Amino acid sequence: VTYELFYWPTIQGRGEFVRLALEEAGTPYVDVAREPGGMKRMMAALGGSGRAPFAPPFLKAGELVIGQTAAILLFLGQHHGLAPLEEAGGLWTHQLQLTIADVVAEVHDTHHPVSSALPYEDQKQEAGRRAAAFIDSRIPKFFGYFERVLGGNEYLVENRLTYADLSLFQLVEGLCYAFPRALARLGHDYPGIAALRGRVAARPRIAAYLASPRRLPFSQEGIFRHYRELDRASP
Ligand SMILES: N[C@@H](CCC(=O)N[C@@H](CS)C(=O)NCC(=O)O)C(=O)O
Repeated sequence: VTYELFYWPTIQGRGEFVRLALEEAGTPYVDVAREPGGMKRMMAALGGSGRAPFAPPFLKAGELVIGQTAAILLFLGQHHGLAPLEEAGGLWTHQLQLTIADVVAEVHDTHHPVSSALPYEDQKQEAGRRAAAFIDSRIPKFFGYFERVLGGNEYLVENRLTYADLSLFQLVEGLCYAFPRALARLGHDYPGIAALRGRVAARPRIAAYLASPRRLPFSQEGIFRHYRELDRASP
């Protein structure tokens, strides 16, 4: 089966966590909304009644339609050797992914703390306070957690690559784009996470993907945005 990924065509966003897993799996997929007529198909699927996903990304695998990034990765992990098959290991990987999703939601709120429907310029003041708190207390708490989970190992789960490692890589890439000053001491403060980032980037399929036109650049439209005024050195 050739998977169909439905996600906004011009940004990495949450779809990127799925793209990375599909690329590492080396399985054929179509990034539907980037194809002619694809946006129309995506919007029609979202507007459908009954079992339609709420928002992109969603994945079509034959008859199956899966929404929610972490659920899509749970599925891909099981089918492509990107997570342990046994229950405890599978759920442990899933809970790591949900924790990464929590961070992603907080990153979004650094530039849109009041409403996604309002432009950044209308919530700059709140964004300033939110971003400062995120840098000062949330990054250290989340990164400290993942560093402890790594515990000196090469990968998060059973010391072999899972989709959670691909997602942690993407989280670090995004945060380095959005908050370069805050992340300046990443290697010093979180050597395990920094090493994992390099290890994932060097995997042949990921390296080929990152160098390809399929990898969209970070931008001011995605979840990870760089506003100079929101970035500051970490404490
Ligand atoms: N929890 C969902 C969030 C999905 C989501 O927020 N998608 C964004 C794009 S990254 C969207 O298009 N949201 C539309 C909306 O919330 O109205 C996930 O992790 O997949």
